[in-house]
Amino acid sequence: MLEIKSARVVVTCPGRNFVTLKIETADGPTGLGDATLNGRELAVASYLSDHVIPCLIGRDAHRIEDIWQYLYRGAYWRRGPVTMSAIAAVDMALWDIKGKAAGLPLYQLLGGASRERVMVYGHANGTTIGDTIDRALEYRDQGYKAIRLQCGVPGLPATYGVSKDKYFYEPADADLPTETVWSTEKYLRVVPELFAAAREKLGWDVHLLHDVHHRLTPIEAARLGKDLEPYRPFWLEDAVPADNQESFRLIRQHTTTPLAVGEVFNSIWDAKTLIQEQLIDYIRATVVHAGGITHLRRIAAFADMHNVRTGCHGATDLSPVTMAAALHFDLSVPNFGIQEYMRHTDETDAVFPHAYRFADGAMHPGEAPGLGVELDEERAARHPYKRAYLPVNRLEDGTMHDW
Ligand code: GCO
Ligand code: MG
Repeated sequence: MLEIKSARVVVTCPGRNFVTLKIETADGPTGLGDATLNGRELAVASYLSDHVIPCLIGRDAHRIEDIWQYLYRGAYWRRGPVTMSAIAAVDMALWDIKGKAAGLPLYQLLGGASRERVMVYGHANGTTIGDTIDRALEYRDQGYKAIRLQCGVPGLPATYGVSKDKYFYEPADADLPTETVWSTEKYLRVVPELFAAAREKLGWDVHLLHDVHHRLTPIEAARLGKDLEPYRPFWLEDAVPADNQESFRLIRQHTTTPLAVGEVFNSIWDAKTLIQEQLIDYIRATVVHAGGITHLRRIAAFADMHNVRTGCHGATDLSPVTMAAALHFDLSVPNFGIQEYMRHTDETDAVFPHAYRFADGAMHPGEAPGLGVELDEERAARHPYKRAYLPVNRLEDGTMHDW
């Protein structure tokens, strides 16, 4: 028995907001869990402090599965990003504790390493096709084997995925949502041109990826998938919103471009049809928003039975605690595909010192016991919460659209 003595939530904003759960055991190790839900941070902080933490005190930290079931089934109100991020934070912290108690890095408890390193993809973006390719060349020189390409859309003032800063991308940029403008027609013209230019300049020895960010209809996505086929993308991400999983049947009927989806999923039920019918190739669910390591492993096992590989979300709004958890998971699962890697700023890394590292286009979680991430609470306290929203998106005639 490793008794949970106390738990608390730390909210900090070293350049962007992060919510972290810290669980302390009586005479044992402490554990960290990420609970960050971009733009809705305080809802999860409250869910944890007001509703979850009181139920944790006195429980055995070793009983990870039982506590997961207790919080999932016991709430009666199931699923949803707030609930599942809160459960994820508890789950991560408990795995961290178990690893530290065993003196082993988490991946060893998950069955050990299934590979030497975890391939990651970097983000090349620019206002023009030329700028995007220049950035991609820099990533290739830094050793990246896989690069996501996003470029500005001629005729639109700003586009998802194109940052103001060269290496850091932070879409939650204002204390009320920024309004952006969208045209599917303009977008569908530029992406195939981007990929044609990329293959010409970068050659064929690098994986190229693209994120549609849930903005197309199935038939539009099918068109884009077909147009990109000659350039052999690694994946086309979030081509349509997956609220209706059956949408992917239509896309699948038309194109052999590999499909990835699921960064907003929080449960295996969000992906059941997609996986079972082999409508996708990569599942993007990740530790923090999909119920922690315990639930993500269940999703991965189900996906493995259907030839679907993992491609965990890894944007900057997922804290270094999630990044570490994802890397332990990635190193251990048999059906790993790729891991997204968007560097955190130095300020963030200073608040969350960590054992994971990048080299030659790949990452490794390191050998520190547990997750291998610390929280410098003194530094964290110097960066108070700052309200920040993701943008919203409208068509040129003012109609609300998906951002
Ligand atoms: C990605 C994502 C992010 C999201 C962000 C929202 O593929 O990395 O689409 O850029 O927009 O995580 O909070
Ligand atoms: Mg995405």
